Amino acid sequence: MDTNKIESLIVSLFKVDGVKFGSFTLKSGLVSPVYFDLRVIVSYPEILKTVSDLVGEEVARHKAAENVDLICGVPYTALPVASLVSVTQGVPMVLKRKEQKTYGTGNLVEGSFSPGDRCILIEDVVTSGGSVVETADALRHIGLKVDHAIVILDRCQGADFHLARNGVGFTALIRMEQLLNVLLGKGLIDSRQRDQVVTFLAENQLFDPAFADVVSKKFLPRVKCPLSVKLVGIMEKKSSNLCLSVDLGGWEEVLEAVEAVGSKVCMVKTHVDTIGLKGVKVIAEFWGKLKALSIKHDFLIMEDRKFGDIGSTTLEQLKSKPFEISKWADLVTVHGISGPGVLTAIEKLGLGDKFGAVLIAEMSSENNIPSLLPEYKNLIYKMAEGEYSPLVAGFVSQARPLAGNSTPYALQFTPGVSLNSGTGGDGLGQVYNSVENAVLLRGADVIIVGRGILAQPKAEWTQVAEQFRTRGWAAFKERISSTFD
Ligand code: S5P
Repeated sequence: MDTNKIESLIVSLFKVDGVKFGSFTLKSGLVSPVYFDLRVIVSYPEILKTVSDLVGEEVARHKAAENVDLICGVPYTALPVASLVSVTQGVPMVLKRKEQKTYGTGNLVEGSFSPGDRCILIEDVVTSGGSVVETADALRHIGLKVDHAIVILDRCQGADFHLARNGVGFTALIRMEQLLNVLLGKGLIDSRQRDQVVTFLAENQLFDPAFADVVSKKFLPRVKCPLSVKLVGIMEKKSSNLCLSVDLGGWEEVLEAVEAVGSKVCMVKTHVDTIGLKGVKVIAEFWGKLKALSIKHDFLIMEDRKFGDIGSTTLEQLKSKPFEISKWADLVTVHGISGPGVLTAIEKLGLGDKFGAVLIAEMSSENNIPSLLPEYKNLIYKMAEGEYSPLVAGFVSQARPLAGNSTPYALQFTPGVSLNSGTGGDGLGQVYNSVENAVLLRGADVIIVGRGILAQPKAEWTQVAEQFRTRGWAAFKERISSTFD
């Protein structure tokens, strides 16, 4: 890469406010001393040309090595760059939508391609690399090969680690350190500003490689259900073990809450029959939108219908209109009271590792029957082992089973969680525990929170969810590190 061109690009970006120094609250809530807004480059044709020439040179290298068939810009900022590169390098482009259309062809990816085509991604700025991975996943889903991304600027907060784990190599035109050195060298920032950014980066690495090592080498090998493995991947990526229980009266409000809190959670749990959905069309519109939000924010959906009938009835309930739960949920809660037939029903759906069950082992409410019958609980825990373990993501419970180290590890989903340290109730039997109690003492992997977030004023939903996320994740890391090390 031409260092002079890169240096003058850094200076140009600084001059047009594509790079700013000060105090900026990021989408994640973090306060950063530096901010990048590369959207501005569309207003400066010379800068846009320099950027696309530099990205184009990288694409040309891949073209010469015959390992690129297509390129795809990560929406939206990189789209004009990708278009220019496509034209100048003669490499066709595909367009990935941010949200899936719910009308017409419903395509998430537009353009012509063949399965197995190799597609290089183009992105403006990476922090965690989450959008790149999300785009890579969507393209892989339709049969494309994605193993490389070209990025204009790397904030150096862990995207290299995250992308590598997800099978995406990457080239960054500009890395943070180089940017700081060039701007300092030209006298455009002072050393205090540089040091502030260096400290911020040291304190705000998004991935902890030591923890990731424990997860990939010791924790995940014991997890037998592919959907759980996927969920743990999302948890790590988003540093979140929070599931939002989106129990609100109206479906529009449900979507509003999911939009507000989606970036903080690894899962959203619904009670689809309680949110005022009327008619098959409205229901399909609702789940189409919920599904689109799950792709946008990267979370799984669990419908908390607590199926409990014999297998054949459960199978019909899962498939039938109006709710057609098996079409849109990743997981459903089920009681084991009727025996393993309920799991056979899920197997019969034929959705493979796209759909699974979470068994209700015990409830959070006062004097719930399983908590009075330890033998019942143990039988349910046993159902998550053996032949059904790939289908069972885990159990809803207030405690882990006593089990040896050789058994498969089923995730524990624990509701009845609040921010307060004392326990309390809702007057209808619900019992609450603090986040730390639920995770550290009771063994929760995922905390399920409804009213702890949604009973707050709307304007506070995101920020309260952030408190649950940080506390839940810190406790989860602590427990997993000590249990599996
Ligand atoms: O034992 C249980 C199992 C579940 S799934 N106790 C529960 O409270 N739940 C669900 O978790 C319950 O149906 C509700 O949707 C959520 C808890 O909501 P909160 O508002 O009390 O946090």
